[in-house]
Amino acid sequence: MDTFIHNARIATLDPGRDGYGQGGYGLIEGGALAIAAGRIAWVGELNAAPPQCRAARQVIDAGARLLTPGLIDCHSHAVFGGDRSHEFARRLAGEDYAQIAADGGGIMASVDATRAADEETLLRAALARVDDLCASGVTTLEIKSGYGLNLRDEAKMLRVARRIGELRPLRVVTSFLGAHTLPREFAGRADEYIEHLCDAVLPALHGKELVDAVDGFCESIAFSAAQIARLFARARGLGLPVKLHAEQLSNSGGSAMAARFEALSVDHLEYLDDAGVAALAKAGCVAVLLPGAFYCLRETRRPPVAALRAAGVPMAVASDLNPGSSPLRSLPLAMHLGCLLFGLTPLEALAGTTRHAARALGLNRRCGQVAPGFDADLAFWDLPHPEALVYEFGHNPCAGRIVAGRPVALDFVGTPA
Ligand code: DI6
Ligand code: FE
Repeated sequence: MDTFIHNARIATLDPGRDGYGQGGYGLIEGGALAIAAGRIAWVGELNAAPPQCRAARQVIDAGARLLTPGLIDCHSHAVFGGDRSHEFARRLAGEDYAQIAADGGGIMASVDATRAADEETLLRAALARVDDLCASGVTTLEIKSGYGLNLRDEAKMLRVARRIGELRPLRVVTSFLGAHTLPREFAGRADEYIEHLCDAVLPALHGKELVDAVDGFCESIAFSAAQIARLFARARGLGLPVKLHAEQLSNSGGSAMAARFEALSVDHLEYLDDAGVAALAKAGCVAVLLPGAFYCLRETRRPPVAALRAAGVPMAVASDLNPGSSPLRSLPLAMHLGCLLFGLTPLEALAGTTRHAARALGLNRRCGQVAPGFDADLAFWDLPHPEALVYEFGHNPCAGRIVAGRPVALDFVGTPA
C-alpha cells in the first residue's frame, strides 16, 4: 500500500453503501482508506482496516476532516482569450445577451480575442482560472474548445487544454465545440460550416488525439437540431461520444435529438419540456445544470428539476466557467447556487459534482466515488458534514486534494509540494 488515511468522515457517494439512496451520502464515520498504485484499494471503518493497509508507506491523519470524492467539473470553457466584463456592464444597464451577441459581442468577441492570442498567453490565463477551480476541490475538469472555430485555433485551444492536464495535478477531459457559433467567414452558410467541421476540422483534431467528446450549441442564435445531428453522426462514426448545450434560451428540441445519439449529457436545460425529460430518462443521459449562467444572465425560467428527479434522470452541476455568461471559478459555489436557485438538495448537489458528473464524462467506472477500484481522487474539507459544503459562500473550505493517489497541497500534514 502506498498511502493510508485515517480519522476522516468519508462521504463515499457509493450507492452500495448504507444510507445512500435513503437520502444519505454513504457516510463512514471514523473512516479510513488505503491507496495503492493510484487507486482506492480499501475503504471502511478504521477498526476494520486490514493490517497491510495500516502498514502503508505514508500514513495521513485527516484530523476528523470531511473527505469526499474529488470534485468533477464536467462543463467548462476555461480556455479563452480576452475579457468581456464590459458586456456584463451592458447587461446590467438593460441590454440582453442575445442582442449583444447579434451586435458582434458575445461568443464572437471571445473568438476574435482567442484567435489573436498565442498559445502561451492562452495557457497562462487559463491556468489562473483552473488553479482556482482546483483550490476549490476539483480533481477532474472538462474543457471545451469553441472560441477558435477554425482548424488552427480550435487545435490551439485543445492543445492548451491538454497541456493544463500535464502541468497540473488534474485530469483534463476535452470536448470539441466547433459548433459553438457561426464564424463570420461562413456568414449565411451555416450548413456549409457544419459540413466543413464534419469533413475537415473534426477528423483532423481527432487524428491528433485532441478530442475526447463532441459538443454543440443547439439554439436559435447558434445551430439547429438538424445541423447538430449531422455533426453528431460524424462524431459517432469516429467513435466519439457527444454532449450538447440545449434548451438554454429557448426550446429547440436539442435534448431529444442528443438522446437519439446516446449523448453523455445535455447541458443548461432551462427550457426543457416533458417530452425532453422523457427522452433523457429513456436514453440514460445526464442533465447538467449550470446555475452560474442562469444567475449571471438573470434568467427567470428554471430547469425542470422536479420532473428530472421524478423521471430518474441523473443531474450534474458544473461551473460553465466561460468569459460571457458564467465567470464562475468555484465549484462549491455552483453547488450552492444549484441548491438555492434550482431547488437541489445538498446531496443532489454533491452527487452532481461527483458520481453524476463522472457519468457526464463517461468516467463513471473510474471516478466520482470513494470506493475500491476507483481512482484515488479525493478532496479534504474543513467542514463538519457534507451538508456544510453548500452552505457558506465566498469562502473556500477545501483543505487539499489527492489526485491519482498523490497528495496535493495538504497543508494540514505539511506534504512537500
Ligand atoms: N452557452 C454558454 O453558456 C456558453 N456557451 C454556450 O453555448 C457561453 C459562451 C459565451 O458567452 O462566451
Ligand atoms: Fe457552456
